[in-house]
Amino acid sequence: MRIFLVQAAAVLLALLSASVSWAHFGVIIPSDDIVSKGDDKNIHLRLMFIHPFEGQYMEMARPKAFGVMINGRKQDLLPALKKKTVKGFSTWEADYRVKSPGDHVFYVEPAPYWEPAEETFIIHYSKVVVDALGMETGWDAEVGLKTEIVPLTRPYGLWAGNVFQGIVKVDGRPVPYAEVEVEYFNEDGKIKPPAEPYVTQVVKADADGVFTYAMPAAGWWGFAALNTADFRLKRKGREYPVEIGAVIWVRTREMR
Ligand SMILES: [Cu+2]
Repeated sequence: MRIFLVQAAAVLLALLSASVSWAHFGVIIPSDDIVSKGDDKNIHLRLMFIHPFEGQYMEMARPKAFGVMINGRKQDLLPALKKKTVKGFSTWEADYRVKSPGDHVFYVEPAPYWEPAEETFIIHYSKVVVDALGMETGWDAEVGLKTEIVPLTRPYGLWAGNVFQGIVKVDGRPVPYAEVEVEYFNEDGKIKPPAEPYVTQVVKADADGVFTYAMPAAGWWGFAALNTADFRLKRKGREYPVEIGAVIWVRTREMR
């Protein structure tokens, strides 16, 4: 009887969650994506694990790695992280002061997130590029994350309507026909989806792992390429699969 009840509850939960989008995104969003000479040199970064379109938060434990890569050199920024609770969930923040010109690739490797509904762990390796002081070099450099989107489109200075193109890589190698989820950071909830499929856009990479998406509005756009890791993680004595996501955030502006 008890087993039956547990099964019935599981089925009910699955039915209820069928209407909920499961597109979680690792988020790393800076206060500015282009730091010009006259601008404030301080960048405020927000790190979250959310459903960007719907504004639903999830718990984000202290990340395993957080840093910035400038001109091929990495700097650990983990000590700068501060916890901030939003809607009852942990998010993280950091301030970074721009000192040198060149593209700043900020990246985060979160701690594995346990997703009970899917019986899987999730790790979204996320990054964002901030251009600084007029030296537009380094945006296409690979950080060397387990999985990573390597931009083919310069990921800043983009208009709404521009396409974004990138290569999906796992262990440094392109992933043919990788699935990429795309979401708009609908921060104030202004955009209402006419139907469920509008929340998360889905594109697939081609045979060379290259994907393309045209961003229809101004704001921040997240691209998450999802794959299954070649390793498993333990929980309470059992091993579970790990979903690894390569995420990149890019900003578009209205042309006027
Ligand atoms: Cu979620």
